[in-house]
Amino acid sequence: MKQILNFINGEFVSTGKQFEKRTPLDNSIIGMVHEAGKTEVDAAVQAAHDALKGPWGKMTVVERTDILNKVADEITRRFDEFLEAECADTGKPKSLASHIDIPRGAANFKIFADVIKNAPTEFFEMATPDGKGALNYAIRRPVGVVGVVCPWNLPLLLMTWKVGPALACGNAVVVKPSEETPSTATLLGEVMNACGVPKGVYNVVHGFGPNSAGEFLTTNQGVNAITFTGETRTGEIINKAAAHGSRPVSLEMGGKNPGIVFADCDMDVAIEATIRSCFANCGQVCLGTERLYVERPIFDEFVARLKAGAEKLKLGVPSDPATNMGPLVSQEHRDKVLSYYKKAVDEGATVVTGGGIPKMPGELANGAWVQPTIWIGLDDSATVVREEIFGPCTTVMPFDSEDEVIKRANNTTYGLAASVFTQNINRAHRVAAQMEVGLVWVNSWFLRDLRTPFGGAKQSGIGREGGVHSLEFYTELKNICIKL
Ligand code: NAD
Ligand code: 6OD
Repeated sequence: MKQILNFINGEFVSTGKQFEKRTPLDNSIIGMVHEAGKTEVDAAVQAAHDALKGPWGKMTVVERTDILNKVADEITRRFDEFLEAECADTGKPKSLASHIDIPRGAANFKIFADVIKNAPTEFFEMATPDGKGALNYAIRRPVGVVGVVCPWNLPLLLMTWKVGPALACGNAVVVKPSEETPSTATLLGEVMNACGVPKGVYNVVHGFGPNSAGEFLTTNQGVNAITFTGETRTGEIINKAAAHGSRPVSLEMGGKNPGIVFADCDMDVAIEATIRSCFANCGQVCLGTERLYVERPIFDEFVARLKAGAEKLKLGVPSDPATNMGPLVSQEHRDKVLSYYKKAVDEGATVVTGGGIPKMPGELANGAWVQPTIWIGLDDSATVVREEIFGPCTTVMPFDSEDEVIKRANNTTYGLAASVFTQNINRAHRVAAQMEVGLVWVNSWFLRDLRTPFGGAKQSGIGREGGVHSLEFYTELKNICIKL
């Protein structure tokens, strides 16, 4: 049986307490994960501090970023191992992970190596009463040891999205992957060693949240900053933990993202993007669309075409190139998603397609499969229109005017993303500017330039990462004033 170990101070560390890792494909056990206790978490934080005092802390930006470029190349060289591990942990199709998760896992190291090398800081020349003047300039220094707490939906991508910039800025990290997806973070430990990343710079501790590695890490006062991706409720707990010791946090949290489809859209474009935004990764993308507002004249046609697209999705094993939808991440998550499927019907939804568990052959019948699902006949007060489900499902609702749809789309405590479909350029700008979210796509979805700000408004997040915005979180800016 595969043993999934912690990675502390450059070494793989077993513990006396293990938990099962089951694949959601058929619920079979694929590994035993060694849970880190407080002792291991404390050791990882200490190793990270030691690394900052060692060679890592003394490297030039060029030396450091050369190593990170090697890390990216090594992930690419071991692409198939990362792909296997990610697909086994999550059940996601290889066609998706080979296109999104693993290449982005590598790109996150390269892009932030470039960002830090090219980021200027400020300079101000100042007049003084004696006429001699003073010069002010800012320099960036690492914040120190960064705790990185990760979710399970895009495990390598979302972990390296934090670790890439953190290391590029000269920090050391202790990563707590989701208990559901421990494998690729562990594999990355091998890559770090192979590429000459000094011991203690990258550490991984496995376990759960409360009273386990997550809590031990976020409450450890040796952790200088915490970056988190996951549910809003968890983010609030982490925010409280970070308040003790006044440590900075970056929180990327849940969403209930609207898609707005105007009658003047290019229907082919809107349908293609919406099928992805509702069903990609089995609906387990924080940016996914779980509420669709479609202008009344095209409502019936849109629903019919969305239904046809959903019914064409092929559920299957990751290795089948025809597969474009896997299972949900776990039985537990499926129970949650199915409870929303039931609630939608209880509250009066018409099920356009899906709504239950698909028939899967052989052992796959034990997996966490669920049907892609579309509802109509609900209004904005329905539970499935208000709460984040994180499954392959969406409610489609008609609207009659631009003002009305903007109000309805913004009527939520979340504020992560929105997508707008229209061919009217003025309307595109007007509506996008009024969305109370961190990201708006017009006529597309999940088109990512890693230099752009990423993060959520309202209860979807605190802070922005991406490009130079990541530097704001992973470095301390220090002003130096020289009196001439
Ligand atoms: P989660 O909040 O349940 O878990 C995330 C991580 O936090 C896990 O590693 C978990 O073990 C840890 N954790 C849980 N309780 C903790 C505690 N008390 N202290 C410290 N750590 C704790 O989220 P999830 O179910 O893994 O991921 C799905 C959620 O993540 C969805 O809500 C989704 O919208 C959100 N998400 C947001 C973004 C974004 O960029 N905004 C991206 C991906 C996922
Ligand atoms: O693309 C990214 O950088 C990113 N953070 C995506 C988040 C997806 C959420 O599930």
